[in-house]
Amino acid sequence: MAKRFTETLYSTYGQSYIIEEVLFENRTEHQHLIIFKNKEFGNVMALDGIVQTTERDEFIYHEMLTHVPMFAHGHAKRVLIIGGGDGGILREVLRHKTVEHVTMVEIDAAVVEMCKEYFPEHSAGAFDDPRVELVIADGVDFVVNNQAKFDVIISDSTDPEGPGEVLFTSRFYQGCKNSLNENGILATQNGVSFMQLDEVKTTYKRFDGLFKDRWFYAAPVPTYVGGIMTLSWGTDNPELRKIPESVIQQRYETAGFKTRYYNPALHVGAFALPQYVVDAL
Ligand code: AG3
Repeated sequence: MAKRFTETLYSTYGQSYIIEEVLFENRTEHQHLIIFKNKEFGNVMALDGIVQTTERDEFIYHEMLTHVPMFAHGHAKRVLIIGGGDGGILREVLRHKTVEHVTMVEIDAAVVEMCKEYFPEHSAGAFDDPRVELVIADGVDFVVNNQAKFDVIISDSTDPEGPGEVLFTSRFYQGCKNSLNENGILATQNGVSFMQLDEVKTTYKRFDGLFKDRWFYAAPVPTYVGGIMTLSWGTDNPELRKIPESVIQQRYETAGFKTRYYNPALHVGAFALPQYVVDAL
């Protein structure tokens, strides 16, 4: 019988992969980390039994979590990434020539090291870019204590269990809010809405009173099973979510790089949510 990896995110349903080869498996200081090879998805990384990223479909998630806030902002110079140890978000942020400085705060140095080795195309050299400052620390402590301000903050976390749990608290969101410049945008991974609707509701409540505009946008990521991934959106400028496609198109053309999933039509359309999500808010 072929060896399999079965995700443990949901107790009654889930995905499983045939393991061609286990490339790395260990308990880091913070969590259980496994990297294995699968024929369909290439190298796959899971933390505490939950699939975080695969070589094959990572572009969908990383492009959507990055380029929607970045192009909506239009001239982000300073970006903060919380989590994102595999470097996929960092790689996409750095494609924007407006960016002068990126701070990335990841709690688990082992994730960064192992992903550099087994997912070299995720970071594609991004960690060596002179604009990047990598901080190995707790994301909540960082946003609560630091004095610096950012134009875009992206939280690329695990789910709200284990080390990722604190990145879904009001304390974290408040810290992010305080760390944003005027017209700043916070975008976070907020789970698969069909399976994790409570997470969407909770974040919506926690953003209340914090951001004048709070919403979500969608990205279908095959290996985050159960339907669309809901990415949260918080900003004090409600106009940023309503920028017409033609303006986003201009910004996209000026930026001058190619994407594989993201495009200006999808950018605008991603904010249209299924009715069951709208009704839950
Ligand atoms: N961060 C998001 C993982 C989400 C998994 N959750 C789920 N399937 N509900 C991944 C890190 C990628 N850089």
